[in-house]
This record gives sequence, structure tokens and C-alpha cells, in this order.
Amino acid sequence: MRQSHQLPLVGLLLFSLIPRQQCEICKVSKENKTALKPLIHTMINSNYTKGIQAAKVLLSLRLGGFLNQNQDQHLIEQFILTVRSTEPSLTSGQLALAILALGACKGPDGISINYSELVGDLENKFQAEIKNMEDHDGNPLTSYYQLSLDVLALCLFSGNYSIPKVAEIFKPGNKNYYFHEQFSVDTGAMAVLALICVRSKTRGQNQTDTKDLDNIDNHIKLLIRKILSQKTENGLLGNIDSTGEAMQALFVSSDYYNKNQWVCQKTRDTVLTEISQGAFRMPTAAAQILPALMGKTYLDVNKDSSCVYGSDTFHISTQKPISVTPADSAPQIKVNYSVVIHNAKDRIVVSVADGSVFLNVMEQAQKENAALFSFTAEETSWGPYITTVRGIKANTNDRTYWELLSNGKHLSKGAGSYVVHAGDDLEVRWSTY
Ligand code: B12
Repeated sequence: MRQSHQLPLVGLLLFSLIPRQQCEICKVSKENKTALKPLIHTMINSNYTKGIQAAKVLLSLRLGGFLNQNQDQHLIEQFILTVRSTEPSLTSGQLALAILALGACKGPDGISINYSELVGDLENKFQAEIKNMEDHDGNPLTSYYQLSLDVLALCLFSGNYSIPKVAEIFKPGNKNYYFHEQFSVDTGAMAVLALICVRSKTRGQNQTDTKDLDNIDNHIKLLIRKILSQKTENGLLGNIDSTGEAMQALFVSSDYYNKNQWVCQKTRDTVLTEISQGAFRMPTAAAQILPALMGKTYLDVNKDSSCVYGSDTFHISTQKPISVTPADSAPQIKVNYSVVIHNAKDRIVVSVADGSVFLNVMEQAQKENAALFSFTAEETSWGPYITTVRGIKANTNDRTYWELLSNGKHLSKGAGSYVVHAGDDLEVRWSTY
């Protein structure tokens, strides 16, 4: 059931009667925009403006109007080439993000994009996800985060998808919203954005079964409830990296919860404090938080509306991002490192330079004993993702992966960004999510 918009009681200030969208209220003011500069610099001065990993960065910069026309033209031209050359090997969510980035707004004349071909390919990749779920105990080829991106892009770019199927698979109780039985706020937020899009496109359509639409309404309501239940004392939604997309989900779904359930200014102010303390150093992390701070959501993607170009010129670097590897002169620290497979634990103590990240420890251990500590990593939009350890490979069909822990605690950062401390007990554990 939907919340009704009740007028505030007599005595409240007149301006509170003016309906204002959450995104407008929460948007960073003009005077405070300089606070966002570190995010923009992180995104622009990274090699993530190249390759398929650029999709989220490009989407974010274009939605926020942070590029000038030349930069936009240059980046889009480069990105089209990337998409063309990699398209068959892209996952469904990567292709969906690429479509959202290319069609975020109407770019410079002279660039033509064949959306119908891309959308057709996405329809096929989405079908393959569903087929995989049917064949493998409900597990998609990738994740529900990606399936949500798929539905969002198909919905915004007039692709085909089945509304009854969407209503069926996006039930909030589905295991794919959970990792280790913990609700994934990122996944829930992306699903809300997709479902709100589907819901708004079907408003007033007679041919859609009202039962499916009621179910979708119910899913949105329950997902929002779950997202809000992950609100922390200081207003973050889930953790720092899920907050941006959760804010977007809450912006577009204000009809589904009571206004007093979320003080968006508190969330925004905590995020601004985090930025001033150096958070969001990774381009993808910066890209996920920026749209919400500009009062934008992925539902603002519109290929027919002209791009807004910023007057600021940001220098675009083609260099690799500054490496987190500490200087050779840094003092050495000792850390414990273990590979855990079921009940078997192989442990080693390694010395690494102070300031090293988890990955450096894994590399050192591999150097010292390749038989026990060999591993492989794959470059992703969040940095290196550990795919195999001792030849054992993560697999989405049986929901297995290599989990990273420090001192027994599940880490909320990856191997390439978690800075280790002397005496840490680091672990990669063969786990099921
Ligand atoms: C799905 C998912 C997973 C799945 C991935 C497998 C699958 N079924 O797809 C599982 C549950 C296995 C997983 C594991 C981890 N995850 Co995860 N994951 C996500 C989620 C919800 C969606 C990723 C996605 O599909 N993106 C869309 C596609 C199009 O982009 P992509 O770059 O091609 O996606 C790939 C990578 O994102 C990669 N991946 C997933 N998680 C992580 C984490 C890191 C650090 C890296 C480098 C890569 C990576 O898997 C995707 C498929 O290949 C994101 C949320 C988000 N906002 O992105 C969190 C998220 C990326 N994960 C996160 C973390 C911390 C982890 C772990 C490090 C947790 C841990 N302690 O072990 C591990 C990775 C360990 C390792 N082996 O390197 C954080 C990263 C934060 C950060 N600052 O680094 C995020 C942002 C969640 C959050 N809000 O905290 N994850």
C-alpha cells in the first residue's frame, strides 16, 4: 500500500507545505560545491576514464554536468570504441552501464550511437541471466545488482522485458539480495531504481496485469524498508560505498516511505565530512556517490535531452592512477597471512613495507611459497578482484568466492585498497555467500 501525502498539522511553517523532492532538499548547495572537487579530480585523473570500467565514472560525470564539450566528445568517442571492441565479452551489467553512460544525455553532434543494437544485445544477455537462474538453482550468471542494472537500462531505453518475470524475480525475499544472509544495500538500491522505472513506465497502461504492478509496488516498499533498516547512527545507508546509490533509491521512492523515516541532510552532511577526510579515493566509489550529491539519479538518464556542460576545465590524465605501493624506504612491518579452505589453514608471517595493502601481502606470500599461496586477480571497476587461490576458482553458479578478512572480521575494502597494519591477522577464506 502507498503512503498518502497528508498535509502537515496547523502550526508548521508554510514552506513545509510546498512539496519538495528529497533530491532537491539533499542536493549540495552552490556554495558547497567546492567540497565535491576531490571526487571530480579522482574520477578525471584516473585511467578509469578509459576501458569499460569507465562506464560508471562517465555516467556520473555526465549526469552531474562536470565535463566540458571537448572532454565529453573525446571520452564518448573513446568509450564507443571500447564498447564496440569488447561487447561480446561484457557481462550484462557492464553492457547496461555502458548504455546508461552513452545515453546519459544527448552529446555533441556528429556522434551516432546505435542504441537499438546495444539494447538488443542487452535483452539477450538479460535472458541468459534468467536462463542461468533456471538451470542453476536460482543463481544468475552475475549478480542481482547487474540484473537490476539490466532492467533499468532496458526500461529507460525501451527494451523488451517481461513485467511478470520482473515481478517474480525481484521479490525482496530472494536469496540474491543477500550475501552471508546480510541484506546488500547496494543491490536493494539498484533494484529499487529499476522497479521504480518499470512502475512509472507502466502507469496508466491497461494491458499490464494490475497484480504484477501491485507486487512490484510491494517489492519497492519492502526493499526501501530493508534499506532504511541499514541506516547507521550517522546517517549512512549500509556502508559508505552503498550510501550514494541508496540515496538515489530513496530520492525516487519518496511515495513509499514516511518523510520522517529518513533525514537526508544528515546522510549528506556525513558524506561531505567523509569527503573532506579523504574518503572515496577510488574512481568507482567517487562515481557512485556524486550523482546523489548533485540531486541526480540514474533515472535522470535521457538520451534525448542535451548534455549540460560545465565551465570548469579539469585536466584529463592518461596516466595510471597513483600507485598505493609504499616507497622502498618505508620501514618494514610483519603481518600474519593465512589461506583457509574449510577447516585447513595455511599460515605464513611476511614482512612488507609500512603502508602496504592486502594485495602486497598476498604477493609476498606467493613469492615465498607459491605452492601454498599462489593466486590470481582480475582487474575490475573496484580494483583487483581475487578470483583464484591455489588454483581454486570462485564460481557464481555455486555462490563461492574468496572472502577477505582481517583479525576475523569481514573486510569492507578490497585487496588493492585495504591498508594493512603491523600484527594484522589477514585471511583469504574459501566461502559461500
Ligand atoms: C555482487 C558483489 C559481490 C559478489 C561478486 C560475485 C558476483 N556474484 O557477482 C561477491 C559476494 C562474491 C562479492 C565479494 C566481495 N565484495 Co562485493 N560487491 C558486489 C556488488 C553488490 C555488485 C558488483 C557488481 O556486479 N557491479 C556491477 C558490474 C557491472 O561492475 P564490475 O566491476 O564488472 O563488477 C565486478 C566487480 O565489482 C567484482 N567485485 C565484487 N565485489 C568486489 C569487491 C572488490 C574489492 C573488487 C576489487 C571487486 C569486486 O565482481 C563483479 C563481477 O565480476 C558491489 C556493490 C557495488 N556498488 O558495486 C559490492 C562491492 C563492490 N563489494 C565489496 C566488497 C568489500 C567485497 C569483498 C572485498 C568482501 C570481502 N570482505 O571479501 C569481496 C571481494 C573479495 C575478493 N575476492 O577480491 C565493496 C567494495 C568496497 C570497496 N571500497 O572496495 C562493495 C562496493 C560493497 C559495499 N558497499 O561495501 N561482491
